[in-house]
Amino acid sequence: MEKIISFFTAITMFFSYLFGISVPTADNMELMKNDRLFGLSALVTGQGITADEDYYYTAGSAFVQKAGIGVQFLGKWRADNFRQVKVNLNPIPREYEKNYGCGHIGGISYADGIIYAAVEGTDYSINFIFLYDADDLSFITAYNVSNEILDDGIPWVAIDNANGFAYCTKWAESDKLLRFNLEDMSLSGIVTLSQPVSRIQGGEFYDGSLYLSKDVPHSTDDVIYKVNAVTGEVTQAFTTHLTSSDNESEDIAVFPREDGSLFHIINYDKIIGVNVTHFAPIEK
Ligand SMILES: [Ca+2]
Ligand SMILES: [Ca+2]
Repeated sequence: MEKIISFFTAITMFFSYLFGISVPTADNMELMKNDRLFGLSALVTGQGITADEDYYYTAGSAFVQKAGIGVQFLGKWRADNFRQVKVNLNPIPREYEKNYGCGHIGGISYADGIIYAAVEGTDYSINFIFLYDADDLSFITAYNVSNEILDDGIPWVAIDNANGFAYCTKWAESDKLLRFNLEDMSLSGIVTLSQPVSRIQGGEFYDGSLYLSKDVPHSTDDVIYKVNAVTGEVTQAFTTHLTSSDNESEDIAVFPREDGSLFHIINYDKIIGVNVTHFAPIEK
């Protein structure tokens, strides 16, 4: 009997997920829209997101178990209806796969017509920031970044375009925020955070602040931090509540839309698909 009940619970969860009965929520945020993506669309979206006036840009990956290889994707979507306008099915040039084992794109960030993407080598000892043309998603160039602190890969990158910097943290717990010069990705400095952070999936600059998306492990309550990248002060901006323990928060885009939404957060269900959830701050 228990098996039958759990079977029907699973079926109900599947259909409620499919038909939008349950969607992610967030404290002090109004849910404006939830875009749900399946199949190839989900694969193109599962890891990274950023935005400009007219579009969202996403990164995703798939692992082909039998072949033992990972496949990476970049996507471009209309901001008003989340329809796909472009996809790059082979964003990592062959030489970077062959020479460095680059097989993972993490968090991404947009500035001045360029998509910046965090790309890891196989053994996490070599890390890159790849640049792509936001117009057609074509590869421009790659910068090798210091692995002095990034000894477990490069999970994300966020661009402070006004001041000409790129930022990231390592994946494991650390109180070090790394700052790179945008023109050549040389290390500009290391900012000590007021509290250590871990499992940061992605970030974005907005209005002078750095917003970071953290996956809290084994929890459906994930966290968005607000960071002062000059002083290193970290505060908790808000908490998101995901629909299932199989879901994991990924990258964030912060961009004001006409409907009032500002925070656009990916969460990835390892079984079914991807939510891109659009939240508007509730004025107090
Ligand atoms: Ca981002
Ligand atoms: Ca979580």
